Amino acid sequence: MANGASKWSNFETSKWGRSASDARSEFSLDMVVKMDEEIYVTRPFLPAIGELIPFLEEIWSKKILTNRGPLHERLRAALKRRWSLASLSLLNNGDSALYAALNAFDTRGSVITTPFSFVSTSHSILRAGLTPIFADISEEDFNLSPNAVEAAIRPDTTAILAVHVYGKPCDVDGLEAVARRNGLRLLYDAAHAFGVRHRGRSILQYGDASILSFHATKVFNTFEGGAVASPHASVEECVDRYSNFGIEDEESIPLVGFNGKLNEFQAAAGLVQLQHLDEMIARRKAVSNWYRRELAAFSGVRVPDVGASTDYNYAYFPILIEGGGAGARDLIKEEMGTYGVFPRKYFYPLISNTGPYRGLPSAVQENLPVANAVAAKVLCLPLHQDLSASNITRVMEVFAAAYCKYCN
Ligand code: T4K
Repeated sequence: MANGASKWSNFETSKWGRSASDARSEFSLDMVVKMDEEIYVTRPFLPAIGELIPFLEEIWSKKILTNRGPLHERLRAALKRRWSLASLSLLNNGDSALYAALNAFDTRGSVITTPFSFVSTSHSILRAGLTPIFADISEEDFNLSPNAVEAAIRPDTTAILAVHVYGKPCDVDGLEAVARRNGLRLLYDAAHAFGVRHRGRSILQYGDASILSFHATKVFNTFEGGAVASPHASVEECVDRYSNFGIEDEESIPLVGFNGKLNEFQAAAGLVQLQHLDEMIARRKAVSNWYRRELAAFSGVRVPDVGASTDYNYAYFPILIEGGGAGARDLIKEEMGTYGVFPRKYFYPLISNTGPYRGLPSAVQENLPVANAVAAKVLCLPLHQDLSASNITRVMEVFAAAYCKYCN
């Protein structure tokens, strides 16, 4: 790839602010020079290695590597304190956390869930021996619509598994009302929502329990990791036991659990990350605000909002490509990739359109019109704490040129 400044290197980003038609006439991919540095949808935050050393020395000296050692307990306590939680169990990943939560609440029969998520959400339902029922999402926040959930309830339904997709809160009041009226458990997949606060309290305070992911691609990472959080004190012991083979004590093993433990190295990574969290979120916010300002010039691009009552974590930057014909989103994504900028189609395909789920009655397109429409248009732009001003400018110039090519 040619290295060097593009024709846009002295480009004033304020030009995008003039009008969509001005922006269109100014861009063409011929004017964008390929560069060496690839820009991914995300990159993990890694602290300086030196910050980990004292924790590693502690592990080495105590020789406690796993089975809920001292660093595990320190991370658990720090997160509980931060979010004023009654229960928090740490797990080896978010997928295990979903599976443990469904089992800890002894859910049976069918579970209503969203098709607009990562496959792990529905896989955990199937793996727990339950039937997923898909309900449609709302156009505003792309989360489960409480009305659609209520309409989907069957006699054997015992729970709702909703997702705060991209970390943006669900209609928590609407879902709570549906759950109460129908005697259902309300579980949240909050894999994207680390650090989010809604109406002055942690998003993890809503529902019966929430699960988190600490995967490398998340706002907070322990390389791999996850958690089940709950405002109810009894949940912690139950999830802890379930994710430690079902062992109660040395001589009592009352249930069939699995090994879902987070180890001491992961806990150390988490303790160090936590010290940087606020700064990471602030940096993500600055990138998001920059994109938002520039994208205002593109009339065919919808940038979803986060409500004023939410302190957001800026986990993702989804946009909907509404200009152009069918397939414009895919063409833009492919074109951007050839210039070394890699946005992602989170979450396409819809889970309901993938192999294990296609045959379910609730998976038919007519049942999920909003989710199908959103999945066909969504594109997540690169968003992480290490994007520089020139990276952001680069993303915007490549996006603008591809948009002009396919959406004019
Ligand atoms: N529920 C929901 C709603 C979820 O979104 C997820 C996971 C889960 C449950 C399950 O949680 P975990 O069991 O994973 O803890 C990623 C992640 O693997 C997955 O954790 C995540 N959601 C999902 C939305 O995205 P991919 O296939 O997009 O990952 P990948 O490897 O293509 O990475 C994307 C980009 O990130 C790469 O292009 C470069 C960068 N990257 C990635 C990794 C793994 C790095 O720079 N370093 C890395 O180590 O799935």
